[in-house]
Amino acid sequence: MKNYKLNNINLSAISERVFTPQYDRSKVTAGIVHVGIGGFHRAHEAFYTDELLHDPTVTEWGICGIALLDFDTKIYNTLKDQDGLYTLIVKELDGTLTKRVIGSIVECLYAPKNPLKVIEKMANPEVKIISLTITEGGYNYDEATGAFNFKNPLIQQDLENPQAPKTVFGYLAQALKLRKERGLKGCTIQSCDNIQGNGHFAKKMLLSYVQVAEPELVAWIEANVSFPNAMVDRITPATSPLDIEILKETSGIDDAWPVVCEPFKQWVIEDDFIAGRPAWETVGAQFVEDVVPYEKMKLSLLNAGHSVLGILGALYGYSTIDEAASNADISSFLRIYMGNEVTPTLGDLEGVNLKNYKFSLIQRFGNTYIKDQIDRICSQSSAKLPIFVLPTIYSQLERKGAIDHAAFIIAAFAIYSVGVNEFGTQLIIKDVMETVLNEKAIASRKNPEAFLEIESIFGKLKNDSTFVKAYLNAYQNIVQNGIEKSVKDINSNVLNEI
Ligand code: CS2
Repeated sequence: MKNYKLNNINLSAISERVFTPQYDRSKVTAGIVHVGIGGFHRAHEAFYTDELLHDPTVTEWGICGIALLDFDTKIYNTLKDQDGLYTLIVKELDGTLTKRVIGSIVECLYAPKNPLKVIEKMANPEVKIISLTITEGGYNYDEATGAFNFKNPLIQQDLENPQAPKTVFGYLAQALKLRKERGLKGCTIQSCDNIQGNGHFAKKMLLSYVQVAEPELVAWIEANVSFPNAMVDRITPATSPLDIEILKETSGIDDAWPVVCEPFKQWVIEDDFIAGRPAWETVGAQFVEDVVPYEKMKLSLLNAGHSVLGILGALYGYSTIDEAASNADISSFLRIYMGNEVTPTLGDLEGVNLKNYKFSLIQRFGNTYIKDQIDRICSQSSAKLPIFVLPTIYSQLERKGAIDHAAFIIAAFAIYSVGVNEFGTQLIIKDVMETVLNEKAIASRKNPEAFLEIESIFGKLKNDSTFVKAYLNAYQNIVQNGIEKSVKDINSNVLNEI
């Protein structure tokens, strides 16, 4: 089979083999600027938008992707080289691959080289939405103080050099300032990250920054920019070299960075778009008045479930999520955690069948074709656990509910952070707090409470005697009896009920 490099010129030849955009991309303008063009955005918002662009009346909702960091150089070069095109490979539950070329990213900009161009683009009146996938850590929040972290040197540099920002906050502040100065309309800033109340949180963080950087802009933002909350969902593992090879072999498409994902997708959004929005509801997104319950459910069941499988899985020596999910003891642990500790904190979720949701998660985690990497799931856990697991702990402590499994997760994370499991396998810790995590994890061997002293992750949790007792029990149990026996122990005598 002849191989075609993925780009505009080869698109019609490629369309003989896989589904390609059936719309004229040259007519599509960018009404959306998106910061963070990693796998998740390309499997989710860009996919929904590609579906939508198949409606011939829709031409104003293309995406301009922004590569914000030096780290994004590779994806920028790839997309530029491929005219913004990439292949989305859905790994179905029966192992078949559904491939499709996505065309919704019609422009790409590289911020480190040309920051002013990015600021101008964000201020362009054609742009109605600036959406973000900047990861949980990208919001620059300090769990210890509950405030925006002005100590971050990049934030300091943005305050000193507003015309050459490095952080998303520096860019947004300057772009909104231009809109205000030019008498233009505001826009929507749409967070697509896994954070409870992500829109409101983005607003709070941005306003904290603007209060210091451009104080006279605060009132204008309050009046002219909206920040809808949203729940986003689609499991998107890192693309492996094998995925690239298989695409080439099975379809003759030479794509330097395809995206692989699961078949499931969900997007629940608050309908609060001050400058208008695409009709994403026509392609499967749900617009609701209050997204908070959906977010809470997803973060504390799916994302926390991932962390459970990731951290325990690493201690057992597994490397993919489905391996951990197929271990009977880890699976019981997860069911008990979801059923006994998370579910009581969720209250009544109108219109959602929680039991079905939890069953579907077990199925999704077990998809053996996804091969989601435990390394990916455990990466940046210092930013994830405060969002995915700690709210469950606080809520259960308040209502005097069970916390043993949650405390076990934190103890397992302390042991994981040593960087090697009990079988001698090195664990790859990818975390901005790696050094502190490792230091405290090692100190915890003598005094396990040392780990809880990391205030920027655990806040004041170390002062709660009920939690500390459960944590110490779990820690000692793992150290003395090994991970496998301690997981069996903690599960014993508890109903395995989701
Ligand atoms: C994962 C998420 O990063 C993580 O730890 O839980 O990336 C998860 O796969 C997505 O949120 C799924 O929607």
